Amino acid sequence: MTSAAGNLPGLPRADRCLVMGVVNVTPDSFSDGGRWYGPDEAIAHGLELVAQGADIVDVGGESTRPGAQRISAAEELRRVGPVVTELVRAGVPTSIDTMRARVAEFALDAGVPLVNDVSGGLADPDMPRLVAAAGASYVVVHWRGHSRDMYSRAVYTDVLGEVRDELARRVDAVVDAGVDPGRIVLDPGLGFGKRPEHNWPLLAGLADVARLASGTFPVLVGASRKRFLGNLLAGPDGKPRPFEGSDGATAAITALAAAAGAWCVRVHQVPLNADAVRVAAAWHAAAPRSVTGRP
Ligand code: PMM
Repeated sequence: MTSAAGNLPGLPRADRCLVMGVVNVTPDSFSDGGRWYGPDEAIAHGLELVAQGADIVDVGGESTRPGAQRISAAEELRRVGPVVTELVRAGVPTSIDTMRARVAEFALDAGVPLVNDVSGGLADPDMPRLVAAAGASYVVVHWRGHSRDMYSRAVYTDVLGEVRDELARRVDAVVDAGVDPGRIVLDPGLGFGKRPEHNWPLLAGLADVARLASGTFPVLVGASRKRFLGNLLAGPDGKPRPFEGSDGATAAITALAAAAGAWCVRVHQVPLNADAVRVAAAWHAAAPRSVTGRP
């Protein structure tokens, strides 16, 4: 797995692991819901993330926290429309985090080059055809169902093998729908239908997530502020660490994921992670060939 595999049109060159900063235009997202809820705050936050070193800004209007109920497409569009339009106008490489073709279509028309679909095309069957017709890049995330009951599906005997097989089936389906395989990014979907103990083998096996029978794909990792980090860092009383307290752990995962060749990390807090990817790149560049396996 090399990050160079992921040079995608309209996005920065991937000569190191990229940093995707998150703008959740929601009142109820997992770690930052409500903070950037109005369009002006959300746009200002997106620009701030870029100033802090984000390579891409990911804009989403629907919370996917465990137990979340869905909102209407009209409400989702109302939330993200002005934010996407303004960030693209400002020249920010922007991705749209949506499971809905209608919302993705608006963003693609506005000039967004990347659709980040946490359902991997399963939630809205029109999505892969739309992405294909637009010639856009597509993040295919491993997903087993909507957030309201996602833990009922968190049953695995071999989590890495099952996630790879299910991602491979999604890749075949979206390529059949016309998506260019060279524009597909894979994501193991940390926390989506996965309990804390399922996320670690996926992180440790990132290179295997990238390598499918149909090719090797760039990989996006979304560990930032997720509950499994809070659980790892629980205090002596067993209480999970609050979200903001897991930014150091997120940066550690960023460094390890970048060293393992991840194409991009999706994070809420940019500065620490922008530093971490640069450390990993310098480390990689200085490593003897026998360690990196580079030709
Ligand atoms: N996680 C969330 C939202 N979007 N997109 C991708 N590609 N990968 C993820 O892991 C992911 C995502 C949920 O996180 P948040 O609501 O705390 O931002």
